Parts: sequence; C-alpha cells; structure tokens
Amino acid sequence: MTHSPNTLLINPTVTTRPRFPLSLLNLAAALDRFGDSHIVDGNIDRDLVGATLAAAGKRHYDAVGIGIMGGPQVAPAIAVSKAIRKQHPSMPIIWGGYFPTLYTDTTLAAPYVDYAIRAQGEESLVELISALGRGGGDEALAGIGGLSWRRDGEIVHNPNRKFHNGAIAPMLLPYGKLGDPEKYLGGTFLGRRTAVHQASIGCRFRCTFCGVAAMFGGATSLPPTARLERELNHLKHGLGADSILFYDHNFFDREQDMIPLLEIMAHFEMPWWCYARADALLKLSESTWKLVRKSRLRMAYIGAESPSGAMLKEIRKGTRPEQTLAVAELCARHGVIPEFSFMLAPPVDTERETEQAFEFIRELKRINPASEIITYIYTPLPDSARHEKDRGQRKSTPLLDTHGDPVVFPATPDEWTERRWVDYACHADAPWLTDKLRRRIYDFVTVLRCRFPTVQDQRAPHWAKLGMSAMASWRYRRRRYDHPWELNIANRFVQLRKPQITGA
Ligand code: B12
Repeated sequence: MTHSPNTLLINPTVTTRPRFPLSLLNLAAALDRFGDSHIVDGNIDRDLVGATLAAAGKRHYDAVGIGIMGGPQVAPAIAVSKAIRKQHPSMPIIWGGYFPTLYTDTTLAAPYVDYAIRAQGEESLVELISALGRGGGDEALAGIGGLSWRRDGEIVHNPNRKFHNGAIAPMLLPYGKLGDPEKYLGGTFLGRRTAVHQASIGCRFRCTFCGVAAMFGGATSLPPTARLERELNHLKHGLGADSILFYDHNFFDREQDMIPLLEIMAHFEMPWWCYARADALLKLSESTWKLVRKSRLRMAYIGAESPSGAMLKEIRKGTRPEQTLAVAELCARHGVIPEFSFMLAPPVDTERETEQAFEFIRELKRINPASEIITYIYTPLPDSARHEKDRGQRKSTPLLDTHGDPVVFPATPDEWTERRWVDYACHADAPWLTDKLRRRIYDFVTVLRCRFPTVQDQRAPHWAKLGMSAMASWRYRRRRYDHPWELNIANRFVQLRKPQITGA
C-alpha cells in the first residue's frame, strides 16, 4: 500500500431503535489494521446524507463502503450514494451486505455503485481498498475473492471467497468508534440497557427462503470462547449493558460445542434472546437445559414457518411440525418463551395453507400460551439470489401474480424501493396475495395480538393489554376473525406493538 487508506463506512437508516452496527464494527476493525475508517450510522444521524457529506468534507476518504439489507434500507442507501457521487465524483462507492450479495447484478445496474462485495466483507474490503490505492488496475481487481465489478462496462463476478471462521475478528469490537455507547443501549423486555452481540457466524442449514443460506451456503463456525468472554465482560462491566440480543444466525448448534459458551453466559447472567431451531432445542440434555436456565435465556426465536410437513420439506427447513409443537411444551417447562415465526400465504395452495397455519398457531397457544407468534408472508428468494451451490437445482413452480402473470423481480436498486418490493423484502406482502386473503390475514393477526399482547410491548400499560385481551377473547374463541372493527378502534388508542416490524 502506498499510503495509509481511509475509508468511510455507512449504515443507512432503517430503525428508530439503534443497536450496535456489528457489520460495520467488524469491517472497521479489519480496515483499521492497515489504515483508518470512520462510521456514519443513519440510525443515529437521522439526516444520513447531511451527516455523510459533512464527514466526507472534513477529510479525504479513499472510498466509501455502504452496508445494505433488502427492504427499507435500499432507499437511503441510494440517496446517500447519489449524494456522494455528485459531491465527490471520484470517490469509489462500494456496496456490501445482504442486498448486494443476493442481488449483485441488480446492484451493479446502478450507475452510483462501483463495486459490490458479496458475503463476508472483512478480507475483500481490505483487499479492494488496497488495490484501489495502487491504482485499481484490472489485474489487481480480478484477484479479489467475493468482488463483483465492471470491466469495460461488463459486469464481472470474481469467484466466491472461502468462508472465514471469524478468526480475524478482533477480541473486542471497536465500540469507541461509535461515539457515545449510551445511544445503542436501549431498553427492551429483557432489560433497561440491552446490547447486541453475534457469537457464531453462519448457519449449517440451507433453507431455500433464507438470506443467510444465500450468504453462507451452509458454512458455520463458532468463535473462540475467550472472545465471547471478553465481549460480554466489556458489554456488562465496561458499558453497563444488562441484557443481550444474540444475533447469531442460529445460536444452538451442536450441543457439545455450545456448552462452553453457555458456561460463560451462565457466569454473566444477563437475560438474553437468540435465534434457535426446534430440533436443536429438543436434543439438548437436562444438564444443558440447566445451564440454559442459569444463563437466563428469556426468549428463543424459532422458525416454525409452516404447519405442513410437505411444505417444510419443500423449503428444506429440516424440521417437522410435531417438533414445533414439542418445543413449545419443552420451552414452557424450562421457563423460556418461544417466539415462533410463520410464513403465511405461500404461492401454492395459498388459502388452505394459511387457514391451516391459523389452526396450528391456536394449537401452539393451547400448548404454551406464552408462545409469541410472528407472522410473515412467504416471499421466496428469486433463484438468482440463492447461493451458487443452490442455484438452478430445484424445480419450483413459477411465481405468478393474482392475474396469472409471471412475477418479474426488480432489475435495479431503484425498483426495489417501490412499496410493493419493499413489502416483498420485508415478507409483508406478495404479488399472489388477493385482497380478500390479505384482509383475512390482517384480521386474524389483529385478533391474535389483541388476545395475546406480546411481552415485548413495553409501551402499552398493563391494564390496556388486559382490556384488549378481554375484548378480543370471544372472537378468538369462536374464530370470528373477520372485520374486528372494535379492536381496530381500540388499537388506535393503545397501539399494541407488532414484533415483526422492529425485531426483538
Ligand atoms: C440487526 C438486524 C436488523 C436490524 C437493523 C440492522 C442495521 N443495519 O442497523 C433491524 C432489526 C432494524 C432489522 C430489520 C430488518 N431486517 Co434484518 N437483520 C439483522 C440481523 C439480526 C443481524 C445483522 C448483523 O448485524 N449481523 C452481524 C454482522 C457482523 O454481519 P452482517 O451484517 O451480515 O455483515 C457482514 C456481511 O454482510 C458483509 N457486509 C455487511 N455490510 C457491509 C458493507 C460493506 C461495505 C461490505 C464490503 C460488506 C458488508 O460483511 C459483514 C462482515 O462479514 C440479521 C440476521 C443475522 N443474524 O445476520 C437480519 C437480516 C440481515 N435482516 C433481514 C431482513 C430481511 C430484515 C427486514 C428488511 C425484513 C424483516 N422482516 O426482517 C427488516 C426491516 C423491517 C422493517 N419493516 O423495517 C434479513 C436479510 C436477508 C434478505 N433476504 O435480504 C436477515 C439476514 C434476517 C433473515 N434471516 O432473514 N434487521
């Protein structure tokens, strides 16, 4: 490298409840070993464009890296990219994260994106910044794994980079780069100062609908236990966090590997939440459950997805409906709240599947009334978005909209910002959903969440939740979900929270 490069890293605005931007912290740690970096977090600096231009005006940056997942983050990512292009036309613009990984050609169809880095970014970004510092010749660019770029106007996809197991992750993330950590320690149902952390990387499973499978292709790895200990120690004693959301793609994997991590967590005793699978939890021994209780796991997010064994097979979930029911009971016994997510309205057998899911949800609630339910619309990834191992492998029925026309996915990032595509990316709506079924789902969810308000709702007073629950109980009991007008009116005053909008 000819000089010490300086990179601007951006997290486009997506939520009003900021959490540590773990992706950018990991990237910054990698970049800072060879140069310097500065983070602009749009979840904190709500005027993302203004804050970015102010930062870019203060000192020279060799490039800007923007981290984007599909959905509401695409529009601010475009706005900030266009503003940089206008103000600093020679600054290379690099997109990374889930959106450019899944939709690489679409990303590079935009004139305001120069480079797309697919999957894990630490090594590729450092190599790209270094190559750009040396003039960014074609030969240097062609050797960077996981990079997609343009050669003479043609898009080139370099081979995938090998999965790296996190060994290059620092023992402590550079939280200091974010300024005041207080802004990131908001209250949740877990505690007054909830932090986030990701211990392991990747997921062994390759469910056809999941962005994580598309990113990692079934690779996974655990961190050294010393790293987890160091991070938790810093989060608890250094920053004063009292609870943790674990963002691991799938926290409970092989039991033997989990025990040392759980022992550390049992030592810190900070209430926690994580993503888990029914089959893995069902396999845990009594002694491990004892550790889980001691570590204070409060809630596990479990992808139930569907009440149908055939559908679970089709999407390669690897679990069965009876395992979902069994884990609801098991969690009740161990004092852990299971948070089940469902994918309603699949493109085939749409109505019947949805009605069956409603009945299955009722069964879960009967087995364990504390179960939390999150309902999404099943919006499969386009084949081209899957991991290269999984592309073109399964003959799935073509997706058709309500008029019977084939669904055509967006070809540019700008198109992805249209309301219908943001909803698609958020699993909130699909082109094959009729108005009638959309209404039916909305009404069911209204009755369900009034009857069983989520414990994650800290805003609505207890009395209001009790009132709503009483009001909704006859509808729920008699399955009279349609047109719950009285609940809609009451909701306008109480505004019960929907967990799927904000995440845990
Ligand atoms: C935190 C989080 C959020 C936060 C916001 C985070 C933020 N940017 O501020 C919140 C809660 C707001 C959120 C919302 C949503 N999320 Co989200 N979220 C996550 C979560 C749990 C963790 C992400 C994370 O920090 N990982 C840790 C870091 C270290 O990894 P990473 O982000 O993958 O970063 C690496 C690479 O991606 C890459 N990289 C990332 N950024 C950049 C930038 C550059 C320049 C480069 C080179 C590389 C690079 O390098 C990094 C290091 O290796 C993931 C699941 C997961 N466990 O990863 C889902 C996930 C990213 N979310 C997802 C989605 C779809 C959403 C939603 C859009 C929809 C939904 N229903 O969930 C919503 C939006 C809802 C709404 N209506 O507003 C999907 C994306 C998959 C896809 N199909 O596109 C994921 C994978 C969950 C899933 N399994 O489906 N989310």
